[in-house]
Amino acid sequence: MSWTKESLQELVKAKVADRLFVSVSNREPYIHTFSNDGIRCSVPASGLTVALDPVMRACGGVWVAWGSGDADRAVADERSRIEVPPEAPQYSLRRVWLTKEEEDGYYLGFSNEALWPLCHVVYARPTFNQADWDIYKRVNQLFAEAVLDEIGDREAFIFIQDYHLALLSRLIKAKNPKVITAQFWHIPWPSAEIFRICPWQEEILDGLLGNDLLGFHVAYHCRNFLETVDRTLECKIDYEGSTVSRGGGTTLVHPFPISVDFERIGQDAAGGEVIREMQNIQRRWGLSDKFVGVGVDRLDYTKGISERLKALDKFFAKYPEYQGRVVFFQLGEPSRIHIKKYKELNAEVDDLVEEINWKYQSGNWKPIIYVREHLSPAPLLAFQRLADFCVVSSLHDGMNLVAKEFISSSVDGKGVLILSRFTGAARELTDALLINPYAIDEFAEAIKEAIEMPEEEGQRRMARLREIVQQNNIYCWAAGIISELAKFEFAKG
Ligand code: ADQ
Repeated sequence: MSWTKESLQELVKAKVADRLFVSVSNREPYIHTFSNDGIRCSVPASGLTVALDPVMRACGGVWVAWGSGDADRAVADERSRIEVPPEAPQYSLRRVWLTKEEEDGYYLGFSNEALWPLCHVVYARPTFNQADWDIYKRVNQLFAEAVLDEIGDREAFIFIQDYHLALLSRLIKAKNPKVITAQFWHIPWPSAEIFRICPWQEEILDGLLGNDLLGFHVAYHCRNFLETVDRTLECKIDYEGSTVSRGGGTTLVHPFPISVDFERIGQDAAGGEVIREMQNIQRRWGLSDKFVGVGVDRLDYTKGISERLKALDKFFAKYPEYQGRVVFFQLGEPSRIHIKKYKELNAEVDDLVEEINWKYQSGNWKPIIYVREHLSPAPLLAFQRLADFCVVSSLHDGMNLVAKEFISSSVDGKGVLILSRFTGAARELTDALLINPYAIDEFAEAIKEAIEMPEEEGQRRMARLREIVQQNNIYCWAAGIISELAKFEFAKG
């Protein structure tokens, strides 16, 4: 039996019972923005929201997050709260307000110019800036105050998300020990050798060890974390039980591979809107006699987009018989555009697309069609359904949800997934064509293999991949964490 939204809701009701359930993340689940037709509420396309929204709906708790929409303040009450989902409220969203300086130092600076490159081993040098670190600490304190204000003197389960809030659990527990906290780290944890260059490594590790439960996507990241702690802090580590004990507290470190809502994606992908989009796309780009490839990414230097384009270049050069017969859609959502490395990446991708198209295009045909925008779910699913192959070529990735979304959308069992070995997803999705994205020749061969794969083999591989994602879906992820969390006992008094 696989987990469903309903069975997860039952679990939450049984385990969380009358305790308050608080989730905390940098990104909020509902964003309000001003538009020409007044205030608009949108749901950011993020696996995190999909995972946590049903949990929050089931237990009616509070979600604390940065209020980043320009109309967020206008709709929040005097305690910075709003009931969501707006059409049928089931839980509260408590917004934390950040100044421009705090956004720069905490979000762009320490989170995304220090921790992000530090944890992804892609040879992008992290920037450790004392001022950013000071602001990161201050913002973690702001989040802690908002959480403490929400809890009051109630017993609460607190579920913290990601690398933006590494210090949060300790800060909360210093003021209110009657809480149980879990934190999920959505990006990889590097080896101790890599992590030790962080000037504040002790504080970060100590902050994370404030949690009762600490989750990573895969066992390998858990092991890296334990070894980093072992080399850095005075503590007792039980490798067998995967726990760290320090200063009277114990943290269980456990893998929980995140996933997607397999059933919902499948239903949407089979729906009329997606089918109409597929027809539109096919007509617009003249795809009826073409092999179609797709890449879907936040435009980030960890996703291996340049390597993918170079592999396509190599493929067309080595196998000219495919010129005019293969179209690759690169769908890219701009991200963190105020950071220099991201600006450089955007320019590099533009140049490569332009160069490759110039080299091979003829008549109406271009090898690469680059759509640099945030797409709504229907066109995104339509591209994925049309694709004969999908390329996920991350240089390093905690999990990678695109791979699982592609599999879930393959309702007709068609399509080959080319997947980087350096994603967390590669540990589960072994029926994909696994590649090393740095090895451009081998990568180009995998593109050829995907296109030429006999239909029967493609269907067989996809069927196995679908079974895995259906079983290990997003509700399974959330249920695993909540079940572990509920085993801890609240402090007395
Ligand atoms: P991300 O690095 O953001 O997540 P990923 O898991 O691939 O990476 O999720 C990206 C999401 O954005 C997907 O849901 C995808 O569909 C969506 N997306 C990408 N391009 C888009 C576009 N052009 N338009 C609309 N939507 C688009 C981090 C970690 C990952 C981990 C997740 C969840 O880096 O390793 O899998 O968190 O834990």
